[in-house]
Amino acid sequence: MSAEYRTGNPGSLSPEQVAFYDREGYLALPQLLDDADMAAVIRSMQQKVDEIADDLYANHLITDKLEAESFENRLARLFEGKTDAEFLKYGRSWRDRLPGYFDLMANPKILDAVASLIGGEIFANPVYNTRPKVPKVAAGTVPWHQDRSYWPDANANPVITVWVALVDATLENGCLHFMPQTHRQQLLSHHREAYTSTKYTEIDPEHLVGKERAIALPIEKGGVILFNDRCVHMSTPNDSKQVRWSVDLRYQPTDQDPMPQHGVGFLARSDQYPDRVATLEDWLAKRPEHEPIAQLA
Ligand SMILES: O=C(O)CCC(=O)C(=O)O
Repeated sequence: MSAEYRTGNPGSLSPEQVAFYDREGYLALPQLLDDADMAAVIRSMQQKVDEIADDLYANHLITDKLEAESFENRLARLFEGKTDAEFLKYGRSWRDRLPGYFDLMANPKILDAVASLIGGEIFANPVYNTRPKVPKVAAGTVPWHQDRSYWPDANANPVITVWVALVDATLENGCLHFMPQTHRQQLLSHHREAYTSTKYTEIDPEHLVGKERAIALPIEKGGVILFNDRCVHMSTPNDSKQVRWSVDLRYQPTDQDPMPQHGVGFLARSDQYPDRVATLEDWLAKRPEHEPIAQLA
């Protein structure tokens, strides 16, 4: 790992932060992003909420689209009294190809932090999710799992998740919880959970023995949590009245499996080939020449 460590960028991690990440499997970066960094992605989410409100209205499930409501409140109010199935119709997490997502995935503060862990050739993995954790909707609760359980056959290592809080993530609204140091294990046996309709992966019960050592990681809006795809984590239900908005992005070195079965990722940063780094237009068009350099060789 130290051979890949990149310093010298404005947002480079300190050696202590890299050591913490390597040891614990996760790292919190409070206040990494400011309102300007998050404005475009929030706009894209609001666009999606507009579309959902239009659909609910067209299907006579609401009589008011609540256009004046805030980002934190509107989706919660639109789904007040609705069933899990009515929410899950729109997906438990969203992966739309909207400009705001690219803006966030290409954010230099995020890429500087990731470069500290994997070096300056960075591929943005196709797996990214917007998580509107809506109060009282089952899809909000995510069971204990390793992200790697979603791509058990992929030859990609390391894959780093960058989880971004777009509102304060608290104990009440369902922040992330981690089992520290579990990233040192291989992929644990797991199954698709069957008590909600979400089909989230969940580690088998015998792996929950270390659960007492788990830590909760509340973080304020703009904070980011990096974690290894073998680090066991979960999130609790949203018991507040507002939406816990977050987005989870993933990055890996460019010479790894680009996981095309999950979608089309893009070359997010390249110290060696900066002219090949994807633009918004490349990403929107899913241009393959901006996939990892290894694919071009
Ligand atoms: O946002 C959440 O509640 C869960 C996120 C998660 O499990 C992930 O990003 O892997």
